[in-house]
Amino acid sequence: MHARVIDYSLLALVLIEVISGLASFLVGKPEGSWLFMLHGVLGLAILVLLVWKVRRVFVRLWRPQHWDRATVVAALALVAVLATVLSGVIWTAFQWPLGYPNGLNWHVIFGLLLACAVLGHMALRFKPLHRRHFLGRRTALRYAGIIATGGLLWQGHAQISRVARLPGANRRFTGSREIGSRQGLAFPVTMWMLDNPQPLDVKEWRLHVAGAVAHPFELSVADLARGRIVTQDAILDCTGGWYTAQTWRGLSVGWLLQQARPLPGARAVSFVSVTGYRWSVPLTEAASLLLATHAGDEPLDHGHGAPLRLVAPGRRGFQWVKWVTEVRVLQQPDLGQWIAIFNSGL
Ligand code: HEM
Ligand SMILES: Nc1nc2c(c(=O)[nH]1)N[C@H]1C(S)=C(S)[C@@H](COP(=O)(O)O)O[C@H]1N2
Ligand SMILES: [Mo]
Repeated sequence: MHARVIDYSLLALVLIEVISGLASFLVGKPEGSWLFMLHGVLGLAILVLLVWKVRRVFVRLWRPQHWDRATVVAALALVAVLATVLSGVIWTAFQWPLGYPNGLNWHVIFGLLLACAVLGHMALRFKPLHRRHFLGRRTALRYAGIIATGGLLWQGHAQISRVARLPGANRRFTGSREIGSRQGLAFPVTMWMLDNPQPLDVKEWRLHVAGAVAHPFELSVADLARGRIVTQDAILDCTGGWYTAQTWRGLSVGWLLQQARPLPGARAVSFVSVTGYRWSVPLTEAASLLLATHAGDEPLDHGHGAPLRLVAPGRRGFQWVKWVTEVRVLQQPDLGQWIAIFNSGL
């Protein structure tokens, strides 16, 4: 393949990987597992292209007399791509290292650094791509071969993990490993960014049900027990690489909405934390959710969102808003939530 085609293919694959990786944070249902598979296959296909690329630039990297300013960024991009692919493979095989940052956290950090390094490298070494560089039947064939090799590597990795009983063989399709399922509050306390509120004063605390409703109202902690209490099995799956299966118990959001009577045109329901952190789901889905007070038979503690935290089955952990103080019915989608989840702790 023409050198230029390899370079642009690497750029395209890295961008697809960063986008599919970040998009995977929104996938919590098994129907979406193909996205993780695609991410793995294309990520491993990058290794094939890298063999060509490194063969070509090896001489230049090896001889300091050939270096220029752009070489530093180029070398950084090479280190970052190897670190990203390796950390991905190591996490999916060994689920290592644990703690914070764990292998998946490192993978995401390397991936974001890689995106910056590749864009910088491209700006410094830009050369245009022309039709004549990639015309021809063989380019299409080689592409098919590269993706197929990525697929074989991915399959091989999965088989070896299974046969050797590596810890990663038991991971969920999201890449997460299981922690403390059905053992009360034995699962980790996790924040998406910087939220860290004081424990809420249960005497002062109120849940406000508001927005586009005919009958806004509020509940105190004592009122909670008079609402419709429901239980639900659901998996809390954090994008930080762990999950826990629990039987959650708490207040039915469907019941709250029945009491509040959404106005015509109501489309979504936003769950707002005392910190300003918030997330919204479509109205019909909201009616099936619950605001939990308990995991198993244990009352939630402050870290896990007491007195009320959202349980949103099939959605990733960052959407399970903790310390909820407001249920707000919306007539428009809430784009501001994408900012609120990042700046709420400041
Ligand atoms: C920066 C954003 C990224 C995020 C959020 C992300 C996320 C993930 C996740 C969740 C997994 C685990 C999937 C599973 O268990 O099957 C994974 C694995 C992997 N990722 Fe990424 N990733 C990112 C960037 C990248 C990039 C840029 C590359 C390639 C250069 C890459 C290559 C891989 C590979 C090779 C695996 C292992 C697949 C396997 O061996 O089964 N990732 N990534
Ligand atoms: N208000 C608020 N709710 C939040 C978060 C946060 O930072 N602030 N973190 C989310 C993330 S990333 C996860 S994985 C779960 C973790 O819940 P846990 O601490 O009970 O395990 O809460 C979610 N709810
Ligand atoms: Mo999370």
